[in-house]
Amino acid sequence: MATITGAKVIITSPGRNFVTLKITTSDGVTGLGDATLNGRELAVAAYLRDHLVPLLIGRDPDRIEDMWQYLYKGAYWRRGPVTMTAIAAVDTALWDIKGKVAGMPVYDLLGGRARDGAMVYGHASGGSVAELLDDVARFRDLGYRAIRAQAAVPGSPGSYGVRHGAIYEPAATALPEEQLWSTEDYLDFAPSCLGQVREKFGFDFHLLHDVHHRLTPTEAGRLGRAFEELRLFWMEDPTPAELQESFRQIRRATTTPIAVGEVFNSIWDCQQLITERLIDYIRASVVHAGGITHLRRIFHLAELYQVRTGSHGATDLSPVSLSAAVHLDVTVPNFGVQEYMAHSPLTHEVFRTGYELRDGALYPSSAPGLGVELDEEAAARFPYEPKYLPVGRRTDGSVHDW
Ligand code: GCO
Ligand code: MG
Repeated sequence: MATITGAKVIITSPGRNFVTLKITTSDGVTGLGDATLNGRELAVAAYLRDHLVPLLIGRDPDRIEDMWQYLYKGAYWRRGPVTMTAIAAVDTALWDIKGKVAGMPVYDLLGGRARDGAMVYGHASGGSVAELLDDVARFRDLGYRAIRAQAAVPGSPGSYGVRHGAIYEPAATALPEEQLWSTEDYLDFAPSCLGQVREKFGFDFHLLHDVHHRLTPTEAGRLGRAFEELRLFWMEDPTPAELQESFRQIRRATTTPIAVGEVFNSIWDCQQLITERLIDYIRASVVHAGGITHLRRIFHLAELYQVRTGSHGATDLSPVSLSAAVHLDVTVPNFGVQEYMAHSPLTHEVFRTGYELRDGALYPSSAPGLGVELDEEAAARFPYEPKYLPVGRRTDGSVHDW
């Protein structure tokens, strides 16, 4: 029997921070798992180093489900982003190892492909509607079939999702930036902004929009109704999802499809949303929802209720995560869409990936395992840099959901 002989936590910042776990077995096989939690990276790194690595050494890398149960139930303190991201890193690395040992890509371990590639959505944005329209045109020219559209709300410098420069990185400052937000201005602006996108480009592509947890259920219902004639693919995170009941009210108000779950860590966070069909898309990810083993469980539950998948895939999820996501996406029957923000060339100096973007879809590598390599020498050239996500404030100065 092979055993786990090493587990190393690699922190690197090639353009942005990433935490990666590299597990090595007595047969000399290595596997990678993403452990990046944007703005709280070092908490997961410490959890891994101080509490999980000592438990891994000497264990059987083949027993993935048992390892998951051991780390989850064995902690006694369940769930939470730090714990679940750390467990995800171990789980993902073990799937990578199992694939390499079997000589199979992870999608074959998961039962084989239900489709060749996973349709992705790209992020079009602009400081004004005119800039957004140019950006939508760019994504259409690149062959994207699904496009998320966000624009700066006039008078609200804290609008979510607007790119400054080549890549959107909201965790940009060494201490949190405080951004001003006006719900009233946003609600007046968003329907006409997305309306102009449909007016210019028509309906032959999927249009998505992220509200980023900023509304009440009443406001979200009103916005969803205003979006109905624009036939969105989804309206994402209309309200903070801690209160799962609020989605009942949104549902009663509108038929605009709802997506939620990028901040979820476990199946318990989405159980009510899925089983009551209060959402249409579940956005949980490999890295923040307990790895391939647990996300697959969430996706299977969702399938029973005709809820489709739409995993989070911002650049703070590393190429290891993205690769794992694409392997899982191509296997599940209820796949919807995969978020994709291309990583920077600097990030790819550290992470060598095998997935390919063609015609608006990502195709997984057929190499054994996940098909991602981490160049440790390159990683060492980019030390950790403290970076925080912004904090939102209403125009009266009080804190709002960012
Ligand atoms: C998305 C997300 C991200 C998050 C980011 C936080 O839909 O892609 O909302 O942009 O804000 O991942 O770290
Ligand atoms: Mg989002």
